[in-house]
Amino acid sequence: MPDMSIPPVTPQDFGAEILRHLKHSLGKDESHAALYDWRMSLSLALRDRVVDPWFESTRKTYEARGKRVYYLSMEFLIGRLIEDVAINLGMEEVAQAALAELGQDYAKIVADEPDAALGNGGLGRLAACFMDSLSTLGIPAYGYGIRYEHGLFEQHFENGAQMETAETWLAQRHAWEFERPEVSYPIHFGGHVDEAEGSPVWHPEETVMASAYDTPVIGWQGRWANTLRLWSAKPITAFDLASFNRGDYMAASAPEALARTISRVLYPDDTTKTGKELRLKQEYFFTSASIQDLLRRFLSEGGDLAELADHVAIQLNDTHPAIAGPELVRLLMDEHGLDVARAISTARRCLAYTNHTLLPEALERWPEELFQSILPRHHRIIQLIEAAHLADSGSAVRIIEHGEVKMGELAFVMAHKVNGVSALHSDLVKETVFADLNRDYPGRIINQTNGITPRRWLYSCNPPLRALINETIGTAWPDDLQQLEGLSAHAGDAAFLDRFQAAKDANKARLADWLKARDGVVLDPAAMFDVQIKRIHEYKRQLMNLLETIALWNEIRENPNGDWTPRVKIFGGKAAPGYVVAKEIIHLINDTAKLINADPATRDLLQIVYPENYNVSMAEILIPAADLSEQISTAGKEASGTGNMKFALNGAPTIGTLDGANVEIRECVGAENFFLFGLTAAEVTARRAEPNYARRAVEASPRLARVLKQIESGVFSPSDKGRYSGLIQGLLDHDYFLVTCDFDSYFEAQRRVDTVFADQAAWTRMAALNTARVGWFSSDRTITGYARDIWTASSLIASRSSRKDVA
Ligand code: F58
Repeated sequence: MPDMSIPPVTPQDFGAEILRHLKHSLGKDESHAALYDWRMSLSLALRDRVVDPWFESTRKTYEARGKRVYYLSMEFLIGRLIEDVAINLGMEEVAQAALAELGQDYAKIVADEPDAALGNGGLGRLAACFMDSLSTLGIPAYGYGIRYEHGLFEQHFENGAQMETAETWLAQRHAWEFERPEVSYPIHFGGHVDEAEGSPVWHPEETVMASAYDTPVIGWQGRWANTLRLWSAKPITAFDLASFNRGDYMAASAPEALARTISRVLYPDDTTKTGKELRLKQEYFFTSASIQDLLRRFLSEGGDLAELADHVAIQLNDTHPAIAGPELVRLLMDEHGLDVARAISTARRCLAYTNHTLLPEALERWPEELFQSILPRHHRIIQLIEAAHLADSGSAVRIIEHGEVKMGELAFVMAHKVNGVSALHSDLVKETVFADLNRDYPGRIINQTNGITPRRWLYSCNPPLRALINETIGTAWPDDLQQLEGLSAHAGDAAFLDRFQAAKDANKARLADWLKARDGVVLDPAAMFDVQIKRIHEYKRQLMNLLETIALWNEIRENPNGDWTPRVKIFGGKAAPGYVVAKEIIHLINDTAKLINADPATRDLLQIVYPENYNVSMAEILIPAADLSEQISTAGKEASGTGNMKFALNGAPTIGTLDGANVEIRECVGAENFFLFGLTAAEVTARRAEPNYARRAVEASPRLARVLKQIESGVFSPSDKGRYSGLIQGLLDHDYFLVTCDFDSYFEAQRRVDTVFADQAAWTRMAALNTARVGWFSSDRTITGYARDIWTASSLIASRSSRKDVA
């Protein structure tokens, strides 16, 4: 149903809007316009059409005087926006036709847009999917984050090793944002706290300004638009004229350089703890600006602070914004005169915290000394929060302990709800990291299984499958994804399955063309595309995938006339620059690819492909083209996964462990449509307690022992034979992620995959049932759960069923 708020437009009229921007916004004549000019003009013409629904949503929000959701996240991994906006506005065809009439290629323009890569991986991409769903559902919401000047680094391979260079998405103008120089807040750091008339006063040493940039986020069919507000750091005084006049140009721009450092670069480091001080400043910078901004909005509407929690729900995306608790308490006490108990209880009723990891190294802790030197007032407030928590709950869990400020505990204590991101993960959160706090605050921990937006991750990225679904079950599924279940009835229909397979083949051909054009790599589209794309991490076990690849290579060589299923193993992902082992794994994948891809005996049966610089846009090409989805983490380590959902939705069955949301995906698609292997989370824990478990596993598996020996002896690194001896010894000595123990089970599961894949009809049926049965993993369902169980926030647009009545 087209929405009333978007006036229909013809290609001719839209073309005129594009030309108007070309002339008046870009100052270019058609005859001289470059690709960039066309892209900007198209983006601005689309953005124009978002503005009215955006204003309308804001007007309704003010009128309703209801609750606003504030989603605080260090990361929003957005990707490109042209296609996203065009699709949500129902203007994809109009835009294509308008540009065609102007002699321009829409696809080429779309592909010219740089990815907004303001995130590392799943956590950041989840935030972007949530923004899409909040708008689609018509829940008044703001996303708050940092407008990093440089997004996630660009990855290049030099002789197979990862190299990083700075990403420069803002080198060109960013079409989608509105700068708000009038919206800015001072953010203070350092100094000391003293008492004045019995009240503590913070005398900061350093102040920067947080300045707002707004991007409207339009929902499905343009029915609603929320705001993503990103903060950029600016100096309080732009320029030191006295220094300049003395000829000291460096000193003159020092204040600006210092301030800008804070929003300069996204932290790529998800393991080591470097740049601690700057990271803490970034966290406080965007959190304080966001809390000041939401309080200003609330008070400007005449709100009474006693009712703050009826109007404000603040969701903390991991512990990165956990300073929100003490910051809100500080503002309520120091600026608005609430007593400590009321300030804490008011803040807690507003705040909730999402946990995304059980890995101890990823749960933030700050050295107390550092924390106190940067945030002296907050240090005191945390002591007050801790005292209240210990007294009120009888808990023995401290927030500040052994000279560290523990942000997980802080976030937990200051939240009225804490959630994990899959059923298994939430159980483990209760049993492990927060076992004591769970006992002290029963019922506080709940689950909200992650989801993905079907607009980007099916409708937009998979046009052939979109068309088939529309023809088969109608067009109401993009905001009601469980309708996909209607496809199940066609799983026995050979004509439907042929078309399903044809859609997959078209996507595989698109990937092959793209890779050929980009990297000169030639793929066999008839081979199975077996894909593992995600951050490179030991627990995600890209290494196990590679070991299996080498074992398969050995066996093909030994039996070249065997009944082998041709495969292309596709890897994609970046390693944190300081994560040495992850970088070794990347190097080994590339070294192995070089040798295996050149082997004439196996070349037609096995190929390894690792395109550099994996990002959201690459995922949009790889996922629809995948035959098999690799979700092979050590059970108990992947909090949820969201890539797993994207693959299943696009008709790629999973080979995977019982980890994260794999468990729930398997329940939905049926055990017979999922290739399960490996130890369970409980078995992993038990196995780790056994002596020498890795060496014993290797001794029991001649196949694995042989592969490890090959790598260790330099078969894949002939110019530097010892290159991987440390990696392999590490596996034998302390294989914490149980690559060795799960290897045989994984190898065997891959052979089951081969067998089913060889039966084309059986495979396609399995793929189609995956698509049909994963509608529950829409982020619309996830956000509906948060709104119901955590935020008590409502939609301000008519529900889907009542909209139908209207139609
Ligand atoms: C991911 N975490 C989880 N962290 O690993 C994944 O299972 C889950 O599906 C996803 O969150 C969404 O819930 C994740 O992506 C990061 O990238 C952090 C970035 C900042 C430093 C610590 C890791």
